[in-house]
Amino acid sequence: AELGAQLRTGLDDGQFFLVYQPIVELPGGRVSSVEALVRWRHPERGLVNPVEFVPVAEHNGLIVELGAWILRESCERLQAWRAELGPAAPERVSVNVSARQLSEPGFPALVATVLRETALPAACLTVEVTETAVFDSSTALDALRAVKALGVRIALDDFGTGHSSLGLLRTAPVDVLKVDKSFVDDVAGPGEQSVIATALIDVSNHLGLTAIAEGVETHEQADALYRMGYRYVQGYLFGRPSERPDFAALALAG
Ligand code: G
Ligand code: G
Ligand code: MN
Ligand code: NA
Repeated sequence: AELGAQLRTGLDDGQFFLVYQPIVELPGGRVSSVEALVRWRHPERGLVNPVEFVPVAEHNGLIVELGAWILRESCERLQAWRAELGPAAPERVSVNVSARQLSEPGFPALVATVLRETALPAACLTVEVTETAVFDSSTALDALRAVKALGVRIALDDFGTGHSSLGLLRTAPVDVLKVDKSFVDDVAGPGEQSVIATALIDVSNHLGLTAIAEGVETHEQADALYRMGYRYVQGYLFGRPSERPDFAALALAG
């Protein structure tokens, strides 16, 4: 069978699971939140990456059901950590939401229902959307406004790789700017290569947004970002996505 049909079976048979990557605060490396990332343990193919199956699920519409499962699972997971770890638990979980999911009429109601049923405070949830998903879509923007009105944070993911409208940052209901890895890669290099990362932290600060630098892999990058004014970072340097991140060990190592 093709991947699209196998997604259905995968959902029914519980083949999907979530891994969580820490987002840490500088200096010190305290884990502030975690980003939930979906994985598929396929019976024949082994681990399938979301880059392969999320577009297929978007295309055949299964992303709506898969996305609802991801949202609920993430909120339940954070509630469990809060109960188990108390103040050592991350403050928030960040969940990726695709364009199709966001444009589904029931999306804001789904978020409200999941928060109620898991008893997770709205302030503990961030919804990550790409600029492409919200650009030019009044349906998506309305949905984001409704979700934000619940008290949920909205993050613009992979910023700088899509239309990159700075106007969108000013007018869209956005709280967090996730600066794409491509602008972080060269941040410790000479001069001009770090000019975008510098510009984006300045824009974030002026607009009252929280900036998160993505894909930080070296201490040199983390140092350069900190000097620019970045206080939140994410990347392999601080932790790979894992089913059960060790929050305490990470805080000490940072
Ligand atoms: O985790 P990884 O780097 O392999 O993710 C690859 C891509 O899949 C990224 O663009 C990421 O945003 C997307 N992705 C990962 N998890 C989810 C998810 O739960 N929902 C959606 N819509 N996209 C996801
Ligand atoms: O598109 P989005 O930002 O949601 O996807 C995040 C993706 O980036 C995930 O697939 C995650 O595994 C990956 N990722 C996270 N940190 C790093 C990093 O430091 N280096 C690289 N190469 N990929 C990373
Ligand atoms: Mn993301
Ligand atoms: Na991203």
